[in-house]
Amino acid sequence: MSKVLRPVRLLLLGAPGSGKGTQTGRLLKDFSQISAISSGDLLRQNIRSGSELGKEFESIIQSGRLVPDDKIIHLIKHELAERNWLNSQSSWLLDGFPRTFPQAKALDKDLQEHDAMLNLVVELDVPEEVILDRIENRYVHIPSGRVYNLTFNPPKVPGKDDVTGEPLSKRDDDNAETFRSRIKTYKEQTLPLLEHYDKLGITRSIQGESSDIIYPKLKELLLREFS
Ligand code: G5P
Ligand code: MG
Repeated sequence: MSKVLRPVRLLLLGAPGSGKGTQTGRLLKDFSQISAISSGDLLRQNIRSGSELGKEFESIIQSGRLVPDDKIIHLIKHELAERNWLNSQSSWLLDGFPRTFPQAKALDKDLQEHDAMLNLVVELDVPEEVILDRIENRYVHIPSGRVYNLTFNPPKVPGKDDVTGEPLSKRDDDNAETFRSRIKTYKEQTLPLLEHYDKLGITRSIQGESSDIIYPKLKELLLREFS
């Protein structure tokens, strides 16, 4: 188990399939002080619950577009408050939010008001041809957000989550066509956020063709910056 001495408020940015969920899982195992919110997991949990909001999200996510800013901002704000993260002492990471300028501005404002501005933004920079391959082999455990890949990190028992033994699912948006659209959305709307956070001097980019190459660099970065 590793330890940081200063609070970590980290945003993980990266193309679909670049390994945000995978890196998050590893960080949570290594750093017990850090918690995480994944906007995609939150949306999938909403869909699974059958809520009205979930029904609205389903077709948008399937098409590879982004859900409306006001809806996701509301969801995440609620989650941040519920988890009591809006203070200068909590350590946490965000996977998948913000993804647009309006989302970034809303988050920055909320955090600044509580003296809890992001203090690190990491871009996972993985070549596009490498990630295309990963998506069709992905299985997820929706309640926890744990991700598997039939070749890279298969579940111990086929089709079952390692921790709970519950069934795994395929994501509706994990097909070649939707994936292309998600990549396009990422490049157009999310990648420019790097420049926004770069002005604050808090962005870092970690390159690698595999999560096993990226993770040690990410861990070392956290230990260096926050210990
Ligand atoms: P999500 O759920 O945030 P994406 O598209 O941003 O979805 P995704 O697909 O979840 O990102 P990831 O988390 O970056 O990818 O990657 P991952 O799951 O860890 O890894 C991908 C696969 O590769 C897994 O099977 C993993 O096991 C495997 N893998 C990992 N590393 C390696 C490796 O080194 N080698 C190999 N061979 N395999 C590996 O968002 C979904 C949708 O929700 C909406 C949007 O519609 C979005 O499209 N949404 C939002 N809308 C508006 N605003 C927001 N803020 C939104 N957030 C979500
Ligand atoms: Mg993910």
